[in-house]
Amino acid sequence: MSVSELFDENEWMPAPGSEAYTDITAHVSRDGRIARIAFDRPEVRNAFRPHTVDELFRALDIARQDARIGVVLLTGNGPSPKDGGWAFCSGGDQRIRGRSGYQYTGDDRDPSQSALGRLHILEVQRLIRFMPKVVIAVIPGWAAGGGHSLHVVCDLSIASAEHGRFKQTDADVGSFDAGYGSAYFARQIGQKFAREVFFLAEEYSAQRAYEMGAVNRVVPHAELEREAIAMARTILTKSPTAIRMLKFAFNAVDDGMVGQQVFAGEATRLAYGTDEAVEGRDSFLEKRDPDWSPYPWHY
Ligand code: S0N
Repeated sequence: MSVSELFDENEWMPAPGSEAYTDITAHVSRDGRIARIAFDRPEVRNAFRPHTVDELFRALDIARQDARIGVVLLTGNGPSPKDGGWAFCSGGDQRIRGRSGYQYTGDDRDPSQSALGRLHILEVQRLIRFMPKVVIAVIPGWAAGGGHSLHVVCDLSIASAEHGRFKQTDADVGSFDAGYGSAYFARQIGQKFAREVFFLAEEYSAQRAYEMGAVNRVVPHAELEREAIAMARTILTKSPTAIRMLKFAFNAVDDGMVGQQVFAGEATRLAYGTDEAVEGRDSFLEKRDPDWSPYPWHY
């Protein structure tokens, strides 16, 4: 059985280790260059529990470390077997929210951790933010609460015209993403719209989200994944170094010293490739003074 009605089996093969996942699915395109990672709890609008977040982090990190992969599609499988509803993600599973975060429950319970609440979806947000690949939110239905925040932190968003729905429910349920989910969202669409989305917690169609500047493209539902793959394939025609440096440049202005660190790390990696840096290393290893004479003070 297909993992989702929008899933094209001709495009994908299972990602390494994905057989073990229960709450997500993970696939790699047949040429190995695109990852498709999907929430797989459609009966609860793809809400995440701690175990879901553990799997999501693992799958994203595997994609991050695969040097062939340049683009990650993050989506939600569907429709719901209960009522046919579609979702990208509806945020934290409210049934297992405790006083110190979300609890491990049932078959995913780790006895050593079961009493500890988690809010480690923020670690996933940072992984998406700092991975040197383009992450596209592919939104077939609801993006609500922490699911809304996840689409905000993705580099690009593409939504289903018919079923794409946006709602920031945090303040309805006594919750607040005071980081990327809100403050960075305001950078994206402006303070007035962002405050409206959070303070009123109304429902927005994909078209309205597009008009506010919250999503890049709205496409017919049946075309959603095909269009997302086409976007990914266009990105894959570009220079990986240029895309990486651009992503970190876009981030740096909002990420403070950490943004500078990430951008500077990539600059250092580029510098290592120069003869000048090689001379610095070799002079140390050969116990001699470096000869910088071939390298000009650029102006
Ligand atoms: C998504 C909504 C709007 C969809 O409405 P719709 O289509 O009418 O469907 P429903 O009948 O409501 O739902 C179908 C079934 O799915 C269950 N369900 C839906 N969402 C959840 C959920 N989040 N948790 C548990 N179950 C869920 C419904 O209960 C229903 O089940 P049955 O059939 O058994 O009745 C609508 O469903 C909705 O509003 N959902 C809740 C959205 C929400 O409030 N999410 C939580 C927000 N908070 C977070 O996500 C916290 C995590 C986070 O990212 C964070 C991180 C750091 C700091 C702060 C935060 C933060 O945001 O708090």
